[in-house]
Amino acid sequence: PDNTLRVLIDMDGVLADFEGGFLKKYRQRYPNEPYISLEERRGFWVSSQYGELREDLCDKAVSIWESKNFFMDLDPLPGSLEAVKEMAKMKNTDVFICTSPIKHYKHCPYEKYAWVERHLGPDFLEKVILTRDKTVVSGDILIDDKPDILGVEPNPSWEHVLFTACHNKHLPASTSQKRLLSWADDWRGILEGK
Ligand code: BVP
Repeated sequence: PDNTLRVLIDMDGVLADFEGGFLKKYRQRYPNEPYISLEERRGFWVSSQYGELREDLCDKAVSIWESKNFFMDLDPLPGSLEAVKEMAKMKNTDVFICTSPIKHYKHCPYEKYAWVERHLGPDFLEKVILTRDKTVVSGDILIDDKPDILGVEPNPSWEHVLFTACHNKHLPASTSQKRLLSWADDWRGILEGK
């Protein structure tokens, strides 16, 4: 019997600070436009909330993450690199980074690989899964900040652990869904519970 636990870890909002990187570059590029502070963020889609603020701000938001070096320049979230490196060294544990690239493919897929190589080392390139549909990827646990992870497979093999982010921290505590509040939270306990 294979007792190896397979953990899938999302990148944006879990390993890399997408929200912080977005807000910094948006304010630099559009200093005279309104913005949404991280405290005021609601809903997974940054573009939707900016579009609700003012119609034209949706395209302005999109222009930020479609720009060269947006994904490359994202800072690692606190404790994320240490946690993933430690997890990957654990016995009976396989770790994969499972991330959805944007459809504007000029920079994003390249920069996601380059980010992993820079921050986690070239051996981790073996562990990168780029997919727009995480439900077809098999695993025991998926650690992801997106509340609803849907795709063609109605019954994914993984259990979704919701990683807390500015946009999801106000959502009511679900009885079924586990949460990881940050990388300082007890991720080892969640793995042991599987
Ligand atoms: O590549 C990221 C950014 C992009 O969606 C992907 C989410 O990947 P996962 O975290 O699910 O792996 N993205 C796109 C938009 C709007 C597009 Br229009 C957005 O508002 N937020 C966002 O993260």
